[in-house]
Amino acid sequence: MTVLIQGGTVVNADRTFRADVLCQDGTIAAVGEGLEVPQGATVVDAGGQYVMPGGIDPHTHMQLPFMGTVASEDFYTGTAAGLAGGTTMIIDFVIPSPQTSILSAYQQWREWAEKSVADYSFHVAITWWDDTVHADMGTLVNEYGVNSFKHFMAYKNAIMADDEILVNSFSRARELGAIVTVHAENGELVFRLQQAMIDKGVNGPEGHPLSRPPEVEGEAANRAIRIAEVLNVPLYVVHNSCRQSLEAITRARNEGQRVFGEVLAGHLLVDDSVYQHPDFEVAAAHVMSPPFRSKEHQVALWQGLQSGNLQTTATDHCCFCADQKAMGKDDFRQIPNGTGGVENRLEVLWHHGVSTGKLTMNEFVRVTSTNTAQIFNIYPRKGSIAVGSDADIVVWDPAATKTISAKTHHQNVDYNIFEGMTVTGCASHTLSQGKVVYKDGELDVERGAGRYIDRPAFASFYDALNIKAQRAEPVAVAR
Ligand code: URQ
Ligand code: ZN
Ligand code: ZN
Repeated sequence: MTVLIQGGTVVNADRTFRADVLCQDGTIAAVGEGLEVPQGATVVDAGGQYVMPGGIDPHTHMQLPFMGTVASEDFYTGTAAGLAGGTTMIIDFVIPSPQTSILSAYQQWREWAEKSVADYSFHVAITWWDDTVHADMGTLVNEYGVNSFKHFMAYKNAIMADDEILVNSFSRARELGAIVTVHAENGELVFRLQQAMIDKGVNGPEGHPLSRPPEVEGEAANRAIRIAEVLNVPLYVVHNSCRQSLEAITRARNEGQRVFGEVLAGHLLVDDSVYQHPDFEVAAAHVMSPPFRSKEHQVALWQGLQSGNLQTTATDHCCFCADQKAMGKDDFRQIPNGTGGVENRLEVLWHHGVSTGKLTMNEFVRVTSTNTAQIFNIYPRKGSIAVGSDADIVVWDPAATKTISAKTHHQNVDYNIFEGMTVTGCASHTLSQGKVVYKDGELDVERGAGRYIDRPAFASFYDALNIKAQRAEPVAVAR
């Protein structure tokens, strides 16, 4: 399949320039002005549009078994929805039940993901610990291309990782040259505050944010950061929702610690007023953790992106329909946690980020694609418009306008947290592996075309060079 994207302006994380892009056999074969049209090639007219690396969403949960049900979006519908919004790769999560083999869980998720229509990879969650987990982490890194391990510090009596698990797993990840990631909420405090809400008779969705205040997230973020500091392992904090966790990350980064922060499109744009909605269905549709916060936190999170203290954006796409959310009708603790967004991340960030001047187009590419590719070690295969890179490309029409709605989205869920939002700027074409899979509102995808993407470990390189992660010594200031 040969496709020539003609007349566009290429936007990479580092620069913007006029160029045609030739895609052949799934990769980018040429980038330059006035390229010849090869015999039989498909031509995409990108005049007046931007040609950018396809979005990479580092945080999704397709068909996740969770809280007594299964997320409504599966790997087929979810990756297709992503392509409709310009996201060409997801990094999802293998979440083993405690006391079960993490290798078997990995195999199960690999099976589920075979129906994907776009490329995917997996973080693997460490939800318990013994010698087999220690050994299996090594197998996953050395044989299965896993270089990131997730830890849920929330969800007590389910998948919560206590400090013993964190310390064991962080140490093992360091040995293996992997990065560790955390869902940072203090699960003990959440458990206690949830009970307090129920005891007070607050059992509706409004109890959800009240039982997970920002301080609960700030404590866990800081604790994970300090443990990673002592064990000298790189840390990635997922879905930062508040000023408190951002402050913890900023302090660590200012002191030279290798810490990265992710923010969800939802946390940047949806506030906690949703939990006051009189209709249970609307309030419950927004129950996710950490919860949506007050507007002051959104200001801080945008500043975090602008300052570079937050490096990636994601969606935590984990969908549950109204009938599933109703499991918590009488007790908010039973409402399956999760919301969608994989289709809308790029367009809402463009409209509220680039068009408002908060982010340059290059920063937009950095936080929607390139930083994720670099942090998880798949750059420049992913995250760049360059010869040799995968031809995962979004052709972006800055003048196109759309109104987001569950009535028209491709996501397999009956609610959209951006419902009614009108955005200017969206994907006109998406290419996956050099094939036009989305064009002017129509998907043309192939079930199973998505590939599992190996992500190599890191520290083997540094160890080989015997480089210890040095932090700058405090500079003596002349009095
Ligand atoms: O915690 C997560 O990231 C998963 C279980 C999705 N649900 C959520 O509320 N964020
Ligand atoms: Zn989480
Ligand atoms: Zn998640």
